Amino acid sequence: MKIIQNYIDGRFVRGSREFPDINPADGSVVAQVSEADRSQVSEAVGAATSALRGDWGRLSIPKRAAILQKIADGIEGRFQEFVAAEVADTGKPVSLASKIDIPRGAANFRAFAELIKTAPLESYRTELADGSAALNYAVRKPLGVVGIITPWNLPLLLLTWKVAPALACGNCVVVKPSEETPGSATLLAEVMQEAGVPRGVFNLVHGFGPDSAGEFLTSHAGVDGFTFTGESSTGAAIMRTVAANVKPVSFELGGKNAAIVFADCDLEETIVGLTDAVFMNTGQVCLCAERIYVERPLFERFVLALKKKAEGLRLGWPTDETTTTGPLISKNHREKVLGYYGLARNEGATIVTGGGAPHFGDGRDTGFYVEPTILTGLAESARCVREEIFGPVCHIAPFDTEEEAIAKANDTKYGLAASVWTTQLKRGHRVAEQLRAGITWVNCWFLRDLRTPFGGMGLSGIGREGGMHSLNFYSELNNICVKL
Ligand code: NAD
Ligand code: 6OD
Repeated sequence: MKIIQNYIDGRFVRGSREFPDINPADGSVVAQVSEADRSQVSEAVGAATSALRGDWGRLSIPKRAAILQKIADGIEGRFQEFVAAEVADTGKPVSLASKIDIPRGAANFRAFAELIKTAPLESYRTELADGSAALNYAVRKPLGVVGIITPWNLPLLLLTWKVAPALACGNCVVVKPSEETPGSATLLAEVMQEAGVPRGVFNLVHGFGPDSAGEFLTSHAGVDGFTFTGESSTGAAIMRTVAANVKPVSFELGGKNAAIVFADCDLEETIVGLTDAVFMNTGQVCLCAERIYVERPLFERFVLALKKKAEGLRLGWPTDETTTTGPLISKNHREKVLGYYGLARNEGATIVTGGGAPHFGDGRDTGFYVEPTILTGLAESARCVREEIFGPVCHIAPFDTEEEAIAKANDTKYGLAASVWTTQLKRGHRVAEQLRAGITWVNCWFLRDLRTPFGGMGLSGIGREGGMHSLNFYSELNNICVKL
C-alpha cells in the first residue's frame, strides 16, 4: 500500500504512526498516511528557520517570482496526477477538479509571482519645523516562518492560496493539510523539489488537529505567524493556542451564506448560478449559499426550477466525466449532514426534494453520498437556517420588501459571502453595499479575481487575504526614516 510521507528539510520522511486515507466514493483505503510527531514538527520549524536565515529570504524578487512560476509549471506538468490525487481523496467529480481545483493551484503561484514584482510600498517626505525634511519609506521583509493549516474541501486550491503569497514574500512555511486530503499537498512537495525550491523553504507535516501535528505546530514558539482555513470553532481553538506566544493570525472560517433573488432577475441565469452556489462540490464550499430569499411573486416558480436542477444532478463515481455530484468527505460528515436533514423535518420543514441518502446497488453504497436537498417552510430561528451544514442543501424562503430581504440575509453571526440576483443595476449595487459579507456577488457566484480582498466578518474570519492583503499579512513592513 502506498505511504504518503511528510516532507521536512527537503526530504520525504515517515512519521511515527500511520492512519488511512479514505476514498469517500466507496470507503476504500487510498493510502496510509505517515503522521508527524511533535519532534518532527519541531524539526520542520527548525528547517524553515534555517532556510530563512540562508539565501531564501535574501533572494531577489525576480528570482523568487521565477521559482513560483516554475512551481506553477510543475503543477501543470503533472496536472493529471494532481487531479487523480484530489479526486481520490475528496470524491469530487473529475470535471470539477480539472476545471477549478488544479488550475487554481497553478494560478495562485502565477498570480503572486506577478503581484510581488509590482507591489507598491509607501513613502512620505516629512517637512520639519526648522525647514529641513525627512524621507520615510517602507521596506518589505518576510514575516518569517509561517504555519499554514488547511481544510479538505478544496485542498490544493486553499493550500496554494496561502503558500504562494507566503513564498512570494520570502517566507519559509510549515504546512499541515487536512488529515482527510493529504495527497495533493504531498505531490506539491515533489513539485517544490523538482522546481529547485531550496530545502527547508517548504515543509509538509501530516496529521490531525488536537494532540497531533496541527496543535504541535500552533503551539510552537518558533513559528512567526499562522494562517488557517477551516471551521470557526477550530479557528477559536487555534487562536487560544497561539495567544500564548502572541503570534499574528489570518483566519478564513465558516459561513451561512445568503442569496437574494428579486422577481426582476434573469431567472435562467439565476437558476444556473444558484445551482452551482448550492450544490457545487456537494455543497462543501465555504461560499455556498445555504439560505435563499426569493421575492414572493417569483417564489413558487423559483422553487420548482431549482428542484428540477437538483433532481437533474448526476450522483456518480467521481472518476466518471458525466458525474456532477460526488459524495461528502467522510462517514462522520455524512452523519452530520443526514442529522440536519432529520432535524429539518423535526423543525417543520417541507422537503421539496432529497432529504435522505441515495441507494445505488453497487460499491458507492459504502461511500458517503447524500441526496441534494431543498427545504422550505422553516422559521428564521430554525437551527437548519442558522447553522452551517456544509452539504448539498439550501432553505428557500419568500420575502416581500428589499429591506426585509437584507435584514434576513444579515441576521447571522457569520459574514463570509452573499449574492444578489436582479436586472436592476441600481438595486444590485444598493443591496450589495448593505450586506454584511466579505464578498457579495451580483448576478454571479464564485467569480474570483485573485487581486481582490477575500475574507469574512464575524464568525467567518479575521483579516483579508488576496492581492496586496496577502502580501501585507505575509510581510513585516519596516519603516525607514532618513533625515535629509
Ligand atoms: P476543520 O476546522 O475541522 O479543519 C481544518 C484544519 O484544521 C485541518 O487541517 C485540521 O486537522 C486542523 N485542525 C483541527 N483542529 C485543530 C487544532 N486544534 N489545532 C490545529 N489544527 C487543527 O475544518 P474542515 O472540516 O477541514 O473544513 C470545513 C470548514 O472549513 C467549514 O466550516 C468551512 O466553511 C470552512 N472553510 C472556510 C473557508 C474560507 O475561505 N472562509 C474555506 C474553506 C473551508
Ligand atoms: O477562492 C478563494 O481564494 C478561496 N479562498 C475560496 C474559498 C472557498 C471555500 O471553500
